[in-house]
Amino acid sequence: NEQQYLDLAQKILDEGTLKGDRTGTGTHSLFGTQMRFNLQEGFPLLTTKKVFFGLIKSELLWFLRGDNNIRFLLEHNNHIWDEWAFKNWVESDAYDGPDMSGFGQRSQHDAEFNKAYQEQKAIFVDKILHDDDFKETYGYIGDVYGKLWRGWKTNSLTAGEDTIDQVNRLINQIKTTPDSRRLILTAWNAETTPQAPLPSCHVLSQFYVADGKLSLQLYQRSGDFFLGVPFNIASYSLLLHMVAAQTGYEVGDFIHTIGDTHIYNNHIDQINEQLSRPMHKLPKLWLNPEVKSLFDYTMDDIKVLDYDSEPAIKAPVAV
Ligand code: THF
Repeated sequence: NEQQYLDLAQKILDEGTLKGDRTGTGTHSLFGTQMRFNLQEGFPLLTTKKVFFGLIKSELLWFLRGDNNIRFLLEHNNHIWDEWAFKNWVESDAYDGPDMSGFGQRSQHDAEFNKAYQEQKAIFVDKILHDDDFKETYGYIGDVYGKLWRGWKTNSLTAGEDTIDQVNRLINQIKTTPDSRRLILTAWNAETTPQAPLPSCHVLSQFYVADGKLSLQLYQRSGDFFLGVPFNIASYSLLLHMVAAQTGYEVGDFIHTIGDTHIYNNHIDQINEQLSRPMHKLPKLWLNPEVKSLFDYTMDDIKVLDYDSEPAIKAPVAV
């Protein structure tokens, strides 16, 4: 299972095209890749580096709340979405601190700038946490994930509801029409998503039931293979386990299909370090069997058991 991740990493290094990108960092890139994880063989939280499962849980619970405001993440000490809300703030007319344009790149190459950036980000995080008006104005990351999953805005022609709860509908569909080929969760609204600070990377999920097992295939338009993808594999595998538990199926396969599959040039040493390490046995996932709805899970209801990994490897995030 994990071997597929390592093999694909090696393939990107060997065969990937050198390609520029929005962030100016540069990547090795392959287009159209696929990994398949049989969840019966263990929970695919990579063991060749430590992956922080707490961050994965709080991010998924945030999506499932239909939330797209980063306050909930900050309350869980999760900072993986800070940069995107921060970008809205420093580009707004109300921001009157030091110039933060191009902060993603500059913070990596200019130590003095980085100090000012870290200061401004700390102030921003504190205000999102403690100032309700500020949080309402600057805490949102746009029409992506949670918002689209639970509260897709209908147009005026659609009778009845103002919003569609795709996740609730999906659970009902899996229960009533498991053979359906329309078990779809989409996170791309052609009208609104392109305006988000970071338009959804996980564009489409399809569920599938056969032989008493529930499977899930994700189409991801863009995958940061070293930092993001290990999170994404665990996150969607966790979602699959939770949906399976709530619909009465065993878990089948998580199939991860990625469009632009890239390794940033400033992650090469880190991925090579990871490739040199031994794999450990994959952990097991435990979900509290008392939880009766997909929307009622809390942090304590979800655990990985026997997670034995190599140490974490630090790497800069491209913004
Ligand atoms: N931006 C980039 N450049 N890559 C991404 O994968 C990505 N995401 C989300 C939004 N923007 C992105 C956020 N997901 C980390 C992990 C997942 C992220 C963002 C960042 C990260 O830095 N992980 C560190 C630990 C971080 C910590 O301890 O706070 C790690 O070592 O794994 C695509 O989903």
